Amino acid sequence: MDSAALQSAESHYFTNNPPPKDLKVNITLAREFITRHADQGRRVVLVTSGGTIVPLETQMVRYIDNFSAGTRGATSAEYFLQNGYAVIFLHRQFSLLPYSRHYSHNTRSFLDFMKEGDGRVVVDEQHQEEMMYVLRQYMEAKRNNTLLILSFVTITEYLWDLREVAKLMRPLGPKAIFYLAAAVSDFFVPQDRMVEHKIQSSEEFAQNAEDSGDTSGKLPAARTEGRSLIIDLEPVPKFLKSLVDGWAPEGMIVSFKLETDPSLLVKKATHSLKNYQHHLVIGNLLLTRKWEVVFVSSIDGEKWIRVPSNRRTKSFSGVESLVGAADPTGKKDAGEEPAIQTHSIPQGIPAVEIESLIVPEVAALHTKFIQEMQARKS
Ligand code: 9Z3
Repeated sequence: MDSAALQSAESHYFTNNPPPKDLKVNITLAREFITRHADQGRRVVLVTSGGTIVPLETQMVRYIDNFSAGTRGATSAEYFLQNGYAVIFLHRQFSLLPYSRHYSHNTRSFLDFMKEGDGRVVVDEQHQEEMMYVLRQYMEAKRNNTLLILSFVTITEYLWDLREVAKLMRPLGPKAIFYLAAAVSDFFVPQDRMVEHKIQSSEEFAQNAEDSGDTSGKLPAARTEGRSLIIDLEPVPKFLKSLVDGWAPEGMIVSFKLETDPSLLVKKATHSLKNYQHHLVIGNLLLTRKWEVVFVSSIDGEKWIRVPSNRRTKSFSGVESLVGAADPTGKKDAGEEPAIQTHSIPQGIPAVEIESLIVPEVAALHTKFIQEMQARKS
């Protein structure tokens, strides 16, 4: 798509799909946050996280969603903070949050970490140390005002927030990173083809296309035909190009590529980098994403990051035999510490979160990126 066509797709999208109600509040908060950190010369990262939903009705009862829990985004946000960044955490409402993620969305309730002592609620002995560590980091981020949390629900809300926050980040120049970990819908129902009311399942109550809301004479994208529900989605314009060329021309842009077929991962990540001309694609497979990722960048080429086998979290329904399957060079054990041959993590050795390996690598590439940009200017 050439740049005129892209601009026209962008303006069509944002004209026809209205902004979220909280956009103004988000802009005000983001502007204040960015200005403060820009003045202090700090690096700022926008981390996007969680899935985006696609509503089928304006008064939304039904929607299409995806699997993302927001682990990648929430965990990465913590490591960016640890690496000295200010973080704008743009996440799907109710997905995982930095710090509190340790005690939410678990099989165990957070109440299981508590007990009663002397008529007061206290954290039980077993969890004191870990919770103290998490709490201290959380408090530090709050005290230093280095974490801004914003949320979206639908694909359109996400795109409005991304565009507006990206534009606000322009004064940061190369000190801005966009770390796009959210699992973004590829297909959606445009506002002008969305029915107002709940789609009826019974033929008796089925609405005619004409009286099902303002679809401007167009066939509603989601409708019943006989006893079937037909959902006719349209592609979401590829806004990564708009981000790279228009919204954030000076920032470092890191996108994620998710695949399920190992034979496609590196090809698709490489293709994405070539197509959008941004700075880094981090490829991951659904079933190994917590144990390995591949960096594809113009600076460093292709580089795998892996958690050593004895340090891999097992609390995820991945498939360990697939580790290395997407690596065409087959060097699946390269860079690993000598592995302790065990199927579970030995007592006392904590699992390594892959984000603790990803984020410092990204930060190092960012340092190179900033130096290059400064050299070009001088
Ligand atoms: C990712 O690939 C993320 O790593 C995951 C993280 C969504 C797999 P969880 O939230 O999962 O920890 O459960 N995100 C990007 C996926 C995406 O939508 N990428 C777009 C694409 O592949 C482009 S930016 O086309």
